[in-house]
Amino acid sequence: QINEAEVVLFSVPSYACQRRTTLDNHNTTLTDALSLLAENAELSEEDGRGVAFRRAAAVLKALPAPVTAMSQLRGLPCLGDHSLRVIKDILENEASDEVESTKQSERFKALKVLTGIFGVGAKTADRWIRDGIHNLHQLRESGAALNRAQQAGLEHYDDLKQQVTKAEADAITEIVQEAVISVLPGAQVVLTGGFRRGKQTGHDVDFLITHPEEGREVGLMPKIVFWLESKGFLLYQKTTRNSYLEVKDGPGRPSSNMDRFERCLSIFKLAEKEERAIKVTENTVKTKDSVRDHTQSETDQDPQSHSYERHELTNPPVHRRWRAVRVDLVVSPISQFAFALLGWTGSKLFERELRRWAGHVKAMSLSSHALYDNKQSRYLRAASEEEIFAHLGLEYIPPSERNA
Ligand code: 8DG
Ligand code: MN
Ligand code: MN
Repeated sequence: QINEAEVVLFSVPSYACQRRTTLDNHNTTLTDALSLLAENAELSEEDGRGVAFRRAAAVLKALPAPVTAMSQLRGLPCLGDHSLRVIKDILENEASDEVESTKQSERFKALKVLTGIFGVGAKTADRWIRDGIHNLHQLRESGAALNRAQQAGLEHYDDLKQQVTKAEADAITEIVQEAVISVLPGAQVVLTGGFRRGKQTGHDVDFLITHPEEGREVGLMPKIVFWLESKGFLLYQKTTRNSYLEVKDGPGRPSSNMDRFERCLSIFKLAEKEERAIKVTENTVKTKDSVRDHTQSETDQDPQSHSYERHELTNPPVHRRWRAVRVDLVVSPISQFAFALLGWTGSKLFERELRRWAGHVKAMSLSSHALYDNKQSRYLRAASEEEIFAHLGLEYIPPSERNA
């Protein structure tokens, strides 16, 4: 019998956009398990199930303390039978059989590896798996037709699989800033995505670009791309108009300047930082000196690493001096900037919940371009994220608390 007075009861509002979700997650074991099931559902193109697991994980991310007993979860939103069963298994047995068997399953492993290639989605991966392709080696041998994105993705697979650090994001920010200022003085660059939410690592670096004078951003993306390309910063890029444009009518249709909304999915060639290269040399010198001082240890040294160090002193380092990093660039006219900023800051679930709140609770349509009030039949203008939250009748949630 649990003493009710000693059990911490949690209370959480229904929509993730009503909650303050920091990166400080007290239930990582549970949220990792639910996120894995969400990922598996998404990779199996069962989006409904995927969202259900994402919502359940997001509720646990918002809790102020670790869950220790099922009774604490009473009355919490978004926890369906399936998610509750997984949570119960983990609380009672330290692991969920379903999660463990999913992790081990050949299909899940193959889907993860193949969709881990930039440009490869769940549909393509599924088709390849049905053709007997389960890994990169089999893909390379298969002669499967790859588009330009997938070729680049396969070529830079190891680099792109590695998380981008904040320091690398900052280095790329400097490059993008220089590119933008060079082709359009006065234009502004904002880091969005996970790094704006305060994450220390990410799978890519996201930027939103605008100019304070409406219209000056027209034609900006091709100029930025040309500048970056001419300086050798791009390993791959594909610039597209936002697909939102293709919606010719409907209530979400914004004003005519929509066709200026462009984005560029790219792979940057990021040079190793100068300081880091110098440090490597200093360390090498030190190692060499200490080796000379203690002749005894010279024989203990791995001869190969020793000769490698010696080689590095006289010649340029033999290791590669750059790495590939995924970068997303988006250009927005200033009139839509607040919506674009809110839409590209994430998290993905936070965004989804904002749109669900807008539609279901406020009878409004929210996109990265605009907010439409279905009852008043008009667009609601906003110059800041704060104004958008106010239009939606929500308390303002800063980026660092949108980590749902
Ligand atoms: P990570 O890279 O650190 O792993 O996480 P993230 O920065 O949160 O994820 P992301 O995949 O880079 O996405 C960042 C935001 O961009 C996210 O809120 C969703 C948004 N976003 C896309 N694609 C599109 C799109 O096609 N249209 C719009 N409007 N937003 C998009 O990723
Ligand atoms: Mn990102
Ligand atoms: Mn991105």
